[in-house]
Amino acid sequence: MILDEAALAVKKELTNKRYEHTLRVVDEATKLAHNYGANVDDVQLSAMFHDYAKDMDKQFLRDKIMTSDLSNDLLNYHEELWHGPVASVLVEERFHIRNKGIQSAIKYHTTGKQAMSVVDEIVFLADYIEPERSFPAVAEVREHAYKDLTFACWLVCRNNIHHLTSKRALIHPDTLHAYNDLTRKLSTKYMEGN
Ligand code: DGI
Ligand code: FE
Ligand code: FE
Repeated sequence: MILDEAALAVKKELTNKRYEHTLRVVDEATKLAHNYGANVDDVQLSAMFHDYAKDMDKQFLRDKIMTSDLSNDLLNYHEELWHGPVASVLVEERFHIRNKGIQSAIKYHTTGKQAMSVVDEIVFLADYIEPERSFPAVAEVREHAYKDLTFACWLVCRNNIHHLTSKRALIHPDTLHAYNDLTRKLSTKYMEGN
């Protein structure tokens, strides 16, 4: 699927505000892809579809989780966590995008996961740092975004977990797996002296 077609399909499903956010994420993710030598086509398509299911009816999302191969355990967590996994299923059903790399980046863009690929990490990070985001600690993440992808993603995980614990919210296991995995990667990196 080419990016222009994808943009049209996505625009139909989203509010204007959410669509504009999506375009900023595509833009940021494209720059990150060039910076880190990632597959630009995969990154762009993943970023374009990352919030495809964000404005869909909660009952529809719930039904999709129950009737697809997605883990029903997702239903024990906040509704905010449903749109990525559902979008990863819908892109295959509706647009025949059957690409593990793209589907993974869409599926895990909110939580992250253990052993993220570069495409996963870029979409995860771009969603957090797109220019209109004003999270309290976003400046620090932006400072590192183009220098150290692992560390920048680690900062996103740390900030997310900090935010969630401060609200006494449940933390999805994938959010914790992402944090732990990146923490291990960073400690290995420092041991090697780079
Ligand atoms: O869809 P966006 O608004 O662009 O951004 P997103 O998909 O990254 O985030 C959706 C929300 O999910 C955001 O407010 C943070 C929240 N979130 C991330 N990880 C977890 C979480 N919420 C809970 N309850 N648990 C998590 O592990
Ligand atoms: Fe999202
Ligand atoms: Fe988003």
